[in-house]
Amino acid sequence: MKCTADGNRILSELEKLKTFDMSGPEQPGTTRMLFTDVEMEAREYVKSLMLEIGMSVDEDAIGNIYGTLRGSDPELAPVWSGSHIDTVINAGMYDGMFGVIGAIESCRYISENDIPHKRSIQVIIYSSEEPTRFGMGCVGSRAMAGELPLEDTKNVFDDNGISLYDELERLGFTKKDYDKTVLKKKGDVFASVEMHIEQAPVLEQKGIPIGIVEGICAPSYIQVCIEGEQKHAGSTPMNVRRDAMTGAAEIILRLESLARSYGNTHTVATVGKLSVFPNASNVIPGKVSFTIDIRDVDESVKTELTEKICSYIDCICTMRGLIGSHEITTDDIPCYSDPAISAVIEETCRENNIPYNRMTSGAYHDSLLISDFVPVAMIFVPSHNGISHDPAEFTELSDLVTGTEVLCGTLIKLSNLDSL
Ligand code: HGY
Ligand code: MN
Ligand code: MN
Repeated sequence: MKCTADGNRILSELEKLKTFDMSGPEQPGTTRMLFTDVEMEAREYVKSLMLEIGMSVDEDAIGNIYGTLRGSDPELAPVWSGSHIDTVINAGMYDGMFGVIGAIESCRYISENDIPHKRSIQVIIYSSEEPTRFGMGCVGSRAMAGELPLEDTKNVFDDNGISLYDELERLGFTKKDYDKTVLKKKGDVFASVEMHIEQAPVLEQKGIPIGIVEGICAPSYIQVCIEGEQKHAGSTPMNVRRDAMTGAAEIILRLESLARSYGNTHTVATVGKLSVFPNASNVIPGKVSFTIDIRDVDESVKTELTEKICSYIDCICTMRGLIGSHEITTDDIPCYSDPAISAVIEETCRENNIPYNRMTSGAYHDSLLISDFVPVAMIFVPSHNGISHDPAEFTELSDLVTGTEVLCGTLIKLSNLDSL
């Protein structure tokens, strides 16, 4: 099956999405957080693209968007594709967005060419894959998997103390039946293929345009708070200080050395978000809060590293006379792609003489969470220099086209299968 994708249209749609940006003109890149005005405008834009193709569009009670290209036998469990349109701060224009635009382009090709497909094909735009606003990744897909009951959204807050529930209520989503519209169970969906930029340099270094993802690393997030004694920076001798910042610094460096000690690509740890109180140059910090982000494709290693750093926090705080707290707020399970779906992607590549590389995703994706109820696989396209979560994120137009054409061929095959 040889599909054709319009690269210029894909690019112009990505460029348009990029304009829905809540960061000022002086800020590099794009910032688009869940349920902000610009994200709501971006939602309307992607909905309009799907409506133009003749897809029906719906939204569930946590804001996941479902665009449906109806199949000849709509009673059958649908095939899913899609990704997210929310971003990290100062993001590029491909992370998530390309998976959505590429899936829409695939549906456009199928619809315009009347390609027969028994199963409906649904393009899913998941609410808030990034933890940017609410500190929780994969909000929409997590809710689908039953890991975020509506009641719990009352205890998920942004940095301004607004809860996710407040936002759902403000935007009218609470008028929808949460369990009925959000929750999914095994059998509801036949198969899911998410297309995404690689966000690492492997494909580009190998000169290969397609990645077939075999495993997806999962995150653990640990919220850490270190309390010491706020004092004058000039009149407090070094030997009597209880400095929350230097305690935090020791912990962060220890986290780095622990993660390095495993010596493998997918055991990684980061502290990217930190706040200091009172955050003044001549005051010894009394309180430092930060988030630890640990990843691995091996759950036992992720658990071990998490346990090690938590006990180190306790030890350092005792030694330094600090008060330390740590709460694991996310502890996801790594997942493996469904071999049968990956085989369909592989077959599509082979019949079009497209080289591919089987690989692991260091980043997590909504596919990780929905793998609870649907067999998943992912298609990667190269990221220039492996750059992502940065305005310099870039993928060659030819790679956008190749990825979309492989996705399209895969969706057509899957939507005509009786079983995997
Ligand atoms: O952090 C991640 O892996 C994803 O980009 N949210
Ligand atoms: Mn991301
Ligand atoms: Mn992403």
